[in-house]
Amino acid sequence: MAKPEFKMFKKILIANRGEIALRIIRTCREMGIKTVAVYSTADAESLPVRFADEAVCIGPPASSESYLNIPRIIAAAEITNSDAIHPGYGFLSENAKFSKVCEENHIKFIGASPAMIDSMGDKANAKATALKAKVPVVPGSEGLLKDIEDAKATAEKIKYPVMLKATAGGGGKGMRIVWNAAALENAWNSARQEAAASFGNDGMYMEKYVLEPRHIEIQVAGDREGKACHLSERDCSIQRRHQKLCEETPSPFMTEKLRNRMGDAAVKIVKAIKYEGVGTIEFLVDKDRNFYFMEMNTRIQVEHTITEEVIDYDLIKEQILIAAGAPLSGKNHFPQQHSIQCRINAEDPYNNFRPSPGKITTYHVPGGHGIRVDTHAYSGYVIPPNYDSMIAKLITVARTREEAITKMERALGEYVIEGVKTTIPFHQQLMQDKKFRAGNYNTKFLEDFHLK
Ligand code: MV4
Repeated sequence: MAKPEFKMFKKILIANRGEIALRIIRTCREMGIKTVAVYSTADAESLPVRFADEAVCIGPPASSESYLNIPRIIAAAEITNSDAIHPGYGFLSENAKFSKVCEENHIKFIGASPAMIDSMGDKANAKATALKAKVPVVPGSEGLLKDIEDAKATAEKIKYPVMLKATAGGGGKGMRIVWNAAALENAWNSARQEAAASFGNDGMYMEKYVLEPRHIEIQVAGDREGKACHLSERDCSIQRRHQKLCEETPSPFMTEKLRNRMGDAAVKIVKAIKYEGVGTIEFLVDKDRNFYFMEMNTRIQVEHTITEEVIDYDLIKEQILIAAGAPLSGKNHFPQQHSIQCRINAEDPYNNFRPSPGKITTYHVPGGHGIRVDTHAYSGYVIPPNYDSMIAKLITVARTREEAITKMERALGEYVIEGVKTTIPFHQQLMQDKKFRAGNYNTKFLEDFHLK
């Protein structure tokens, strides 16, 4: 076989902000690729703007007029002669139209193709794709429900409790648990209304409700030659209102056998859809270690860091290489250490996690062996109220889970952030929690976790 040739990008525009923009700039610098930061007026003083080779202001603070404004971002790419765009996470990272406009303008989108984004963005369709690839899915409707009668019949067949899910959903929107037949019609009507209002698509499907599941996801990668691999799992069960707060790898619930089965299932999907890039296959795992495909993310995720730490692999570099046409070896990767990430948000954990934007007056970052801090914050930095409230990711890596937790407690104690409220006290209590320390948690864990 001929040695695959590929041409590396000369300049990448980063269509994002905050820590992930900085994260991408760092890898680009190591790869000898020039960078362009785009920014809203709220981010004029931000580190990505200072550290990128070039910076272009694309509009006012509102995301709709800056980080979500496709024409302005494309214009910035054109005037700077950028040959690729990295979208980071959130914003336009899973926007099929943006991927398409990049393609039309001959700018490489470092992410999924428009068809892939559409196909995986429709959850009922993604589920059908998984089923076709012989990957287990939660029993339920075959595709979309036609009407309330169809919903009733499906629920009787699979038995209550069931879950109604919006096909355009994710993140819990347009989703209802239905415990019995009497509650079905109201749930059906309200879920459809919510889905129509949120996504402009009221398509619904139904699943058997899985009690107290764990959320375990598999990191995957595929190249244009059809080679694919997995990079093991991340346990993301510590969530509050569908917002992840703490992630770890390996999952304390994982066994070697389960990892191989879930990894093989994830790779089957990547191969079936000829996926090109890095992605994540999300699974629900029940108490008996049955696992079910839930959704696929076609972007780099916030929690990619912990996989990098235990596998010694730069996932942003891999994304760039794959986008440029470099081949993968096709071999799977397994955790060599244990890593935990705590999301440090400017939120008040004692007040319902209410956002706490404003000026950081004092700032001291933890350090030392096994500590990684991905952040765009600095002393004097003003956290704008316009975007999500994550200001840092505190990551520890150690040989064992116990050591990674001990290190996290030490690092949380060293982290000084004054001027705004943060989630640090929440994480300190989480690290002390008996059930957490025993690895005994699932997606319901935070429902009965209360700050002292
Ligand atoms: C489920 C489920 C139980 N059974 N599906 C939540 C977000 C969406 N992506 C899917 N979700 C769930 N789907 C069945 N059939 C429980 C959840 C769920 C959940 C999943 C992952 C992480 C946190 C969660 C919190 C509540 C509910």
